[in-house]
Amino acid sequence: MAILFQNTVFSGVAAQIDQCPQDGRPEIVMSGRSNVGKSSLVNALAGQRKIARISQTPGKTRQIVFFGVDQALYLVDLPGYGHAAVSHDKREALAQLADSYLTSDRPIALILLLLDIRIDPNANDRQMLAWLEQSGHPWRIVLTKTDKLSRSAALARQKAIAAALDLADMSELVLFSSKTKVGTDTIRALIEAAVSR
Ligand SMILES: Nc1nc2c(ncn2[C@@H]2O[C@H](COP(=O)(O)OP(=O)(O)OP(=O)(O)O)[C@@H](O)[C@H]2O)c(=O)[nH]1
Ligand SMILES: [Mg+2]
Repeated sequence: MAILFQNTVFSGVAAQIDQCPQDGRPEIVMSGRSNVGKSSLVNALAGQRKIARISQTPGKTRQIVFFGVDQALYLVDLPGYGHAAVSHDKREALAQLADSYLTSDRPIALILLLLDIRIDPNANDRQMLAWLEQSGHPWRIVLTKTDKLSRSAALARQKAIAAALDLADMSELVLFSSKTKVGTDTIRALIEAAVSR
């Protein structure tokens, strides 16, 4: 099935797991630290500037947000982990919401783990990756904000992050920028393959 990404619509939010859509469409999940660029990736995939809300303030996305694409799948914008600007209790609640989503029996087709290309993965990122590796879900790492580096510096960081995470194949880490849109078509192709499986 060809997914054209020409018709992306806001489909609703879930503050609790039982508020997620019930129609069984495959879900493509954006996960990663707060402020890494999850909502910006949704906008790039949708080809719309602000269907998903982004902000200078970490902790913008405080619920699970669903976007329907071509009536074939959902892009799922998860709350980010580790918001420094969010109270401890709220941070715990958001982490629990994301965890309950990931460990429930949602029809997850692909999980994208976003990492800022300039920042070394932290304990939360490593924990997420370890979970992904044993989850049985297809996953990919997306390195965001590559526009902040030169091409050669970006490639060096791609290699360094792959090594730091013990990933043998550094081409598994997709270079992306919501500013230049580099990597968008690669990620769309990954999504299309994931929902066609
Ligand atoms: N230069 C540049 N800035 C980016 C890129 N992606 C995101 N940003 C900026 O980073 C900030 C955070 O982006 P968001 O998309 O809101 O990040 P998020 O992961 O959804 O954050 P939470 O909702 O808090 O978890 C915003 O100021 C964006 O404009 C990128 O590829 N390049
Ligand atoms: Mg967000």
